[in-house]
Amino acid sequence: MINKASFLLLSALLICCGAEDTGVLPNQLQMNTDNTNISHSIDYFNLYLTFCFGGKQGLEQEAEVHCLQTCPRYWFRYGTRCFKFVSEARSWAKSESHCVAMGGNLASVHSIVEHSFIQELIREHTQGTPRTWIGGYDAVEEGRWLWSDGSRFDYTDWSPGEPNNQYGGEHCIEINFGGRLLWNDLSCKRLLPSVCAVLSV
Ligand SMILES: [Ca+2]
Ligand SMILES: [Ca+2]
Repeated sequence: MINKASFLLLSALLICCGAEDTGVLPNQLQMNTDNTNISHSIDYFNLYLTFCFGGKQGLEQEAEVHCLQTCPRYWFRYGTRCFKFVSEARSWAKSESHCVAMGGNLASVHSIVEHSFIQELIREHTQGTPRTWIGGYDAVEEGRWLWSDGSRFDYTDWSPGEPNNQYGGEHCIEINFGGRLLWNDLSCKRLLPSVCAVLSV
């Protein structure tokens, strides 16, 4: 007998990704079907469905293309990239190296919707809002912010008063800082969890 959760998941395949035609399920949805915690599955389902359609502000015209792209297992897609929360606390440089070893970089952020996606990803994994590394740095030249993946630095969401390069030694960007959970420049030596991103295929 099919229950409500199964129905929703099945509907996701038919409506969101046309999976009945390809026979290929997005990996993140496959993970959902393995999850025996139904309420958590629904959370992942809602997360997936939202992001499948390009975020809460909607990019429906691109949804079908994105839905046919896939991510490695335990990575979550937004747009043309797949994101993974890494819970182990490392320095920024070691976090970046860990991402590179998996074929990506620390995540760059280019819109408020991407920012919200990454925060939701962290929240889903931790049930909280831990301070977390992303891929921004100004270690090469003070005040000239770059992304480790080489993309354009075209969006910021700094916490009030940041970046302040405190004590002249803050050159890496963390998110979930302060009461508003925004960005802060921090010493790259600090040990934090991180978010990696790779291009989806
Ligand atoms: Ca700095
Ligand atoms: Ca700072």
